[in-house]
Amino acid sequence: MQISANFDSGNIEVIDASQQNNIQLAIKKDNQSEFFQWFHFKLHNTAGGEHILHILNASQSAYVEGWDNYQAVASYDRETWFRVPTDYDGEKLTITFTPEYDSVYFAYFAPYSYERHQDLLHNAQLSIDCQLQVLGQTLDGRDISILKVGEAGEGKKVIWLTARQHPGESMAEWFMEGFIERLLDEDDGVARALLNNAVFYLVPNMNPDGSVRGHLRTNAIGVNLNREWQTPSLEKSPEVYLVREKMLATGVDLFLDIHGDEALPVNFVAGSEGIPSYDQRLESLEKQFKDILLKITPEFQDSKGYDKDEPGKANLTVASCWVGEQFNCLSFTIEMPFKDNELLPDHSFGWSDIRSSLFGRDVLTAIYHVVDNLR
Ligand code: GEM
Ligand code: ZN
Repeated sequence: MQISANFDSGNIEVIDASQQNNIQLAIKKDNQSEFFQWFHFKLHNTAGGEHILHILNASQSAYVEGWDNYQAVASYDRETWFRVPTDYDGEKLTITFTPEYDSVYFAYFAPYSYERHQDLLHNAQLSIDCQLQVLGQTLDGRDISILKVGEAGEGKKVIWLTARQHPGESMAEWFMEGFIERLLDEDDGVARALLNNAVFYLVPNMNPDGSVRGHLRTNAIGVNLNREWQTPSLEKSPEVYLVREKMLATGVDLFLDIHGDEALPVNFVAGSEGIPSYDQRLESLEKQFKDILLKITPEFQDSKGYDKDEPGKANLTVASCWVGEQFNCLSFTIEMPFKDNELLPDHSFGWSDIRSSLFGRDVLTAIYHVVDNLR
């Protein structure tokens, strides 16, 4: 039996794999960081039968509450990722599984590969409405790519989406795949009407280095990009620095920053109620957006979420807070679960790549319903 993680977004350390009913593993920390929780590895099984895999350092991971009622995902073909029996005893996370085929992958959530990221960008550029722009390079030398969809113009709103600042939150890029596919669909009336009223700047992956490295939360040098928005630098956070410069050039009328949440088994948003400029206009816009999204899909809810920021106490190093304040615009962090949507549980797949993509399509409809009110 062999276990490996030497591939795109791979992360596992093998402590002892000599006994298939007591395989001892550990998740590696992000480079130059204390954060870890993302795992993705392959088991090549030789003898068949039940395998018991223990992730021994689960209790020191970034968000231990993420392991409660959590089920790992597995795949034979790297396309379909299904949930497998998983238990957390407060110390180690244990996966118990009997493979049906020779080789099986395990991961924290359905991975979104760098190759698929390149396919997403280069398929999108084929659309007459879409420009693929490269703002610069990351610290590992990868492109910082954005898609401009539609044309700016008098009276047109400027809408920005960023995703996967936290690379282990791969559901964020699945969300963007669904969002982009619908926005570029020439037969889709919502998309076509939106492009008459708005231009979109989309960053499907803010952190390609961290994604490929198998990080949970940081870039190549252990920097949490979602704490860099007030004073980014080319030396530490070129991903944020270059996207933020582009935002300052284009302006922003609506911003959505797409994330995943380890603990809460729901989809939710975090708003900008704590920014200094928060007022009745922004409060009303936030309510409009949430009310319409509640009507569009039962996959969204607004009862559970992060604690609200006190007035004026928002952390302006966080993307949605800094952008909301800088541009006095509607600005949300959108969170999807690593576990499942407890309101519509799927015991075979949990929250998934497909549901993330469909949620991205639904958010486009919500934007359609608020776009005229953004200013
Ligand atoms: C969170 S977002 C932080 C809270 N945001 C707002 N607007 N109150 C983070 O970066 O800690 C997103 C995440 O980690 O997924
Ligand atoms: Zn995040």
